[in-house]
Amino acid sequence: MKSRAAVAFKAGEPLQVAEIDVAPPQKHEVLVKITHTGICHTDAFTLSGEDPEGLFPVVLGHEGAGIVVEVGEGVTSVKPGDHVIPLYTAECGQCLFCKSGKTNLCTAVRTTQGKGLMPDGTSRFSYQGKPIFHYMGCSTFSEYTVVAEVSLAKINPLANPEQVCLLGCGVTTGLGAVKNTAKVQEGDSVAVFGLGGIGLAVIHGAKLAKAGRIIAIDINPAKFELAKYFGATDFVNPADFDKPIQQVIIEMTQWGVDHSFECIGNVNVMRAALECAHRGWGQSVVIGVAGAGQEISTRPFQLVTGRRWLGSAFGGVKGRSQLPAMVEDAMAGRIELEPFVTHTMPLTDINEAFELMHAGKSIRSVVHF
Ligand code: NAD
Ligand code: AHE
Ligand code: ZN
Repeated sequence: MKSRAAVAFKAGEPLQVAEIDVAPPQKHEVLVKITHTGICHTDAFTLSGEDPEGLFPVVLGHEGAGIVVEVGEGVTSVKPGDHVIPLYTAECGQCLFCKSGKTNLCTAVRTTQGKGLMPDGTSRFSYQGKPIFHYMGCSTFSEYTVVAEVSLAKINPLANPEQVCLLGCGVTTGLGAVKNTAKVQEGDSVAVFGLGGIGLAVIHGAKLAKAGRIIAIDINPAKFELAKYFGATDFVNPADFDKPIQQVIIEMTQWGVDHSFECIGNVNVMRAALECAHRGWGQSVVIGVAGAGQEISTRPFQLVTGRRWLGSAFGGVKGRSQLPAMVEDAMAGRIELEPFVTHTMPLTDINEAFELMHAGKSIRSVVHF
């Protein structure tokens, strides 16, 4: 079938809206009509060419919501008409990782997903007869996409797709990192580096966890207003200081914070976030995705003296079993999504969403088809 899609033909170039061909879903695959998709910084990161897994031409997008159109052979968990959120972290329930009870990092489709292909090693997308790669198992920048059955969360059909698409990545990642990875407790102090969709969701989660002090840090002070709305208590612009930002945070808190979160993808800030964690027990969660070849470093003494360095993918959330309840939480107002959606636009204007992100003017742009 034909589908309108925003195709990334080359790294570093704007997306091109084109009509692509989408092949039918194969065994254990599902054809989904995407109605809405958010744009996450990871899409921009891959488009920039900095992602070691980045392949071109590709249909990017991994923060979507849609409706099942057709199912392939053997699909039992969804049927045409079901409302779904595609998952870049699948949940098969069968693999070593799913069964461990320790992680959400299912391996069922991860190898082929990283190669931009469906689990059988081929692509369902083509343009003028040439194959186009899939992205993160989702490719939500196409009106019609094919995903593995294990990569779909079935959600309440009454949920607002313009908002719950953000549970496909950004908001779930931030909320989950607080709850599942850091396990923030009442009264704990928190520092959040980077106040985009992820950082604001961390603040939202920290407030829900009844954290005490929540320090919001960004080089763009325009981000502080929403950070305050979500519950941040202190606001720090590193540009206002001529000393390392970890020193600033330690001076504000005496010994550092109980939890810090890096929501930027900057390895120098990852170090600062670790080093502003409390002596003896402070922990720092890396959420940001850093470019190819970059590495983190610190003095081992920072760990010897009790700080812990953690990381979080999709907030540790198991998509098929846990995302439907988060959608219910959003519908009931326990999770707020509306303030994250700062811009909406049709597919034809998708490049504007990337421009707004790079200019620091948006939190989430949501594209509708
Ligand atoms: P974003 O671009 O919307 O927000 C990033 C924020 O960081 C901006 O407000 C920017 O002003 C701020 N910033 C940049 N440099 C800074 C610095 N030196 N000090 C302080 N603030 C600085 O991005 P986003 O969509 O919120 O994503 C954030 C990061 O999280 C990206 O690296 C993205 O790839 C990653 N991510 C990871 C996961 C995961 O599962 N681990 C999920 C989603 C996104
Ligand atoms: N492709 C990159 C890694 C990118 C990465 O870390 N992705 C996060 C999700 S970012 C969502 O916006 C993730 O979940 N990682 C775990 C996984 O299995 O991909 C690289 O460095 O190769
Ligand atoms: Zn994302």
